Amino acid sequence: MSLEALIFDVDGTLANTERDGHLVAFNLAFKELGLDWVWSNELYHELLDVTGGQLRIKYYLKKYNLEFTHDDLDNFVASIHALKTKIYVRLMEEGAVPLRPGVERLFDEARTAGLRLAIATTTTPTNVDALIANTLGRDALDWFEVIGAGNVVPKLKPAGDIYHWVLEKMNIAPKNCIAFEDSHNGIVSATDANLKTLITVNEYTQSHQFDDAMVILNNLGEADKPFTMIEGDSTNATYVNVDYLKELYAKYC
Ligand code: XBP
Ligand code: MG
Repeated sequence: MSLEALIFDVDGTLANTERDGHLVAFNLAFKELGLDWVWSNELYHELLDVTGGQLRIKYYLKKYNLEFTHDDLDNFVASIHALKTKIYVRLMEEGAVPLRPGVERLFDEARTAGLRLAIATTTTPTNVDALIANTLGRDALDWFEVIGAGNVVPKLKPAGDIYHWVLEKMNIAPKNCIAFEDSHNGIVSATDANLKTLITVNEYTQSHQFDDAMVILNNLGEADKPFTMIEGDSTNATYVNVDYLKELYAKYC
């Protein structure tokens, strides 16, 4: 048994795309469509309980904007979401959201070590392409053997479907992989697929429950910028590299 693959969530894990990308794009789309809806950072924090942009809009209407009605809500929400995706891609092209500390380095080190890489996210595929291409270059899309994005499975996270789908496409057993997540919904999804998970929290998820995490960190860290361990066994590692992943793997997988 050995560590063969790393599977990454996207939003909140690779980059702070929720706050600096999705939230901004939602609000710009509402404005462009003449809607007077404005999502604050605080409200968005709550709305993030629901994964998937279209479901999130519907959740908002049901919980916070009951007076709004529309004859064809499904299509209306789909059209708002299509515009939001267009705006999100533009934001990525403008370089609005950098990768989180250690992400690019870990991709490089993992590839050098021959580990297989994949993505399991509930966001729209175009958004993943835009983030990767505009932070790492278009060629970097080929670093990922499988990119599983929201629309390939009927049920989004916290359901485990997307991780099951990615594992099946990779033809790999969960015991040979480590997943990287930032949220409660994310780890529930990964755990459903029997994956062990490393968590890096962000401002939206630092108070989440992560019962099954191998370790909870503030970020992946860099050689000159150590991570802060929020929960986990003590280690000599100060940033997440392949050696540290092997150490975690030996202990938990
Ligand atoms: C991300 C999501 C997505 C994004 C918005 O989850 O839940 O809904 O917030 O993207 P993950 P869309 O961290 O698992 O990637 O609007 O394209 O759904
Ligand atoms: Mg996430």
